[in-house]
Amino acid sequence: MTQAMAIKLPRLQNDLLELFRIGYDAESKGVFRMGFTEADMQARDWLIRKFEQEGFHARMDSAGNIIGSMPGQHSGPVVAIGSHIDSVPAGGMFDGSLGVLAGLECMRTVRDHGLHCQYPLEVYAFAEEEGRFGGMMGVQAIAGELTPQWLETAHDANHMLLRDEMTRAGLNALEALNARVDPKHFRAFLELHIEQGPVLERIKKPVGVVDAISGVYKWLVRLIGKANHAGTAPMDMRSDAFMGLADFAHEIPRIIDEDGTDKSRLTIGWVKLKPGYAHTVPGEAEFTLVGRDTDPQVMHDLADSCRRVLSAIARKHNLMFEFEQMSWLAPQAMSDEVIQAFCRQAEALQLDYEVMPSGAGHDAQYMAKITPTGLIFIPSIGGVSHAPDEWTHWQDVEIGANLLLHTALDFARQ
Ligand code: HGY
Ligand code: MN
Ligand code: MN
Ligand code: MN
Repeated sequence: MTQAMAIKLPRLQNDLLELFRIGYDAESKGVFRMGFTEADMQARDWLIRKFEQEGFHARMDSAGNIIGSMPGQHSGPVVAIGSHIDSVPAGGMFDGSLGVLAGLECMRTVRDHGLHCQYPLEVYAFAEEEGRFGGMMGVQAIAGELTPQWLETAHDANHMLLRDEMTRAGLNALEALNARVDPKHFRAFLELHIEQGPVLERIKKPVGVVDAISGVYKWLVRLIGKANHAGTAPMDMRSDAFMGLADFAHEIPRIIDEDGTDKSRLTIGWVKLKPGYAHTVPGEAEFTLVGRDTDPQVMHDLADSCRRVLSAIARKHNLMFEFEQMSWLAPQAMSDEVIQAFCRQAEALQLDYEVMPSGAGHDAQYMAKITPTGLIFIPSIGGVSHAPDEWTHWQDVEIGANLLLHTALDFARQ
């Protein structure tokens, strides 16, 4: 009977469009729901009400994760589905939200068919996945990876403290330590996400089954020189922090060439110059540096190389250099058992699929530390994501959500 089961795409479309309105900015046409901001907390409240309207229980844990649940014949272990609903600034409609709302649609479909699974289903909207304070904070809380020191001192690029933002959101940062869940609570964790890259569209396959997720580290770097008059300070007598930053940016391709692989990424996404005035030589350049690779050793090699190049550039430009490591999220292989389950269900649904790595980080990389975990992709048009024009064809959304449904049932009936 379950083979005939299928999600109802219009319900999922409606939820995605409704959620996209929370934190939507008409000028950029993107969404602004960064971790623990007003819009993010409004979205969490919306999600709890959505679960309850559909007859499911929902709660927020002490780390800000939202958990919707549907009982099974046995009290556990649960089959968990999830992703995140916080966004990057000017984000798109699908990143994270797809995996959470497809999970809700799976629960509705099971309910509509009167199916009483052996094991309960739970749907997670993990907190602060996108890295405002380092990334994947909510799922790390569940996996028991957070420390009191980090919770006390974590801050964003504008030096706003996580603990203050959580207080404003009605949460107590240190209590996030109590959000840890005993791994025995879970049977498996499944995540559906847009690919956010060009591969599936290029090879014309509707589904990617992820075998490994790239690691990602985030540094807040400061180059400190000397503010000075832009007219009187001779070019050879400056300690210009921006020129040091520009020099470093110019070195990135060589660093990847010498110490990285084709999976390596180095990105400077945020820069602040001080005092930031046209007639003043920048005395300070503060910027984020995000490095990635699927191989943990390569991640370390990239970081070492960046450190060496930055100190050489600081000497050359007569600057001071310091950096703070805001996060180091290690690469993580997905579980064979879940990879096989996704592949088996894709074949049963006669779907073409590609087993592939993920260049982006995902909540699944922490759930994989505590329970059998898998991640599937559907194509991103033009490979675009983390931008308002992030888009995916609706028939691919339907394919991904149905594959998620049947794989979750595969685990929930065992
Ligand atoms: O940036 C990432 O890897 C993910 O979107 N958080
Ligand atoms: Mn995401
Ligand atoms: Mn993202
Ligand atoms: Mn600091």
